[in-house]
Parts: sequence; C-alpha cells; structure tokens
Amino acid sequence: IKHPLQNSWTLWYFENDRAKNWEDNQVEIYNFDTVEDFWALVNHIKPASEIRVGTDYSLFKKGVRPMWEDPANKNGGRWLVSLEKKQRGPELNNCWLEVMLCLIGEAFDEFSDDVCGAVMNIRPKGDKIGIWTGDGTRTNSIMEIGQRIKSRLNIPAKVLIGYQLHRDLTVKNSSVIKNRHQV
Ligand code: M7G
Repeated sequence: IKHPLQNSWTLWYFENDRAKNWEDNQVEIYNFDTVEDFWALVNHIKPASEIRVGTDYSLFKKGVRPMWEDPANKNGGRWLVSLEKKQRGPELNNCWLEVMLCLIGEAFDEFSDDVCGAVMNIRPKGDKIGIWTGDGTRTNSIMEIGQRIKSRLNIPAKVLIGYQLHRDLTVKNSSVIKNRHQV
C-alpha cells in the first residue's frame, strides 16, 4: 500500500509559445496523491536547473490552475523567493524540492489550507519561486507561512522576502511591485 498524502497535487509545465494565449501554454503533466508517486515524478522529470529558460514548473492542489484568474488564487498573493543566476544548479533544485516537500507534507500546520501551490520560473535575470496563498487578507496566516518558508529554505535572517498580491501584479506597467508583507 502506498502512503497517502493529505491532498492530491498536479504538476504543471509552462513554455512560452507566443502563438498561443498565456493560459493555453500551461500544461498538466502529472497528478499524484501518494508519497511514492511524488518521488516517482521527481526522479522521472528534468530537475529545475535543466529545463529551458522561460519555462515554469508549478505544483498546485488538484483542481486549482496555476494562474491568478483561478477562483482559489484571485484574492490571494505569493511569497517570492528570488535566486541569483549563479544559483541555477543544485541550489535551485534543492530549493524547489524543499518547497514541494513543504506543500505535500502540509508543513504550515493549521495554515496549510491557505496554500494553493507554488510556481518556479526559470528566467534569464534570475530564477524565482513563488508560494501562492489564497487569501491576501489573512495576515497572520501569511506571516506564519512566510516565516516557515524562510526557515525551511535556510534564507538568512537579513535577507528579506516579500509577499505580493496577484491583483497588484496584473496592473500593467507597474515597474515596482509593492510588497504587502515582508519577513
Ligand atoms: P511571469 O512569468 O510570472 O514572470 O509573468 P516574468 O515576468 O519574470 O516572466 C510574465 C507574464 O506572463 C505576465 O506579465 C503576464 O502577461 C503573464 N502571466 C503570468 N502569470 C502568473 C499569469 C497569470 O496567472 N494569468 C495570466 N493571464 N497571465 C499571467
């Protein structure tokens, strides 16, 4: 018998094909709800550091699409962890693995239900990992989740990470995105 997870999860892959809508470039790769199937997935797919620049992996609870528009996300936001270019390698892979383990292991205690998923962007300027929560007004929950992420990823205390509302990101030409919270 396999070991069941609390939730079912879907891994998504995004590749920027400009001939298509942004949303249509999000492809469901795999659904799983056991520990064994999670490791089968991790061992089977390319690690984060080896997928093409411009692509994303996203891990979301089953039924939630990795986009702002999804009802589960639209009133929420993300904790954003930015990596330097030179961290694309084992460091990025470990960070992304740790974030996935936080999600499937429900590492946020009573706040785990507020987590929708996580997105990993491979970008020329530096890679990014966002942990998405569903309600941008739940300050206590957001802060607990941010602190837990920071400690699980071994981010030094002096390095701040910020929480942004998806709503703020959708505003066109806003060159500076306001952080609603920091830890
Ligand atoms: P990104 O891929 O999140 O980060 O957003 P990047 O700027 O580092 O590449 C790039 C662009 O993709 C955004 O400006 C939007 O045009 C589009 N985009 C990103 N997200 C997360 C969404 C989304 O959830 N919904 C829609 N409709 N477009 C998005």
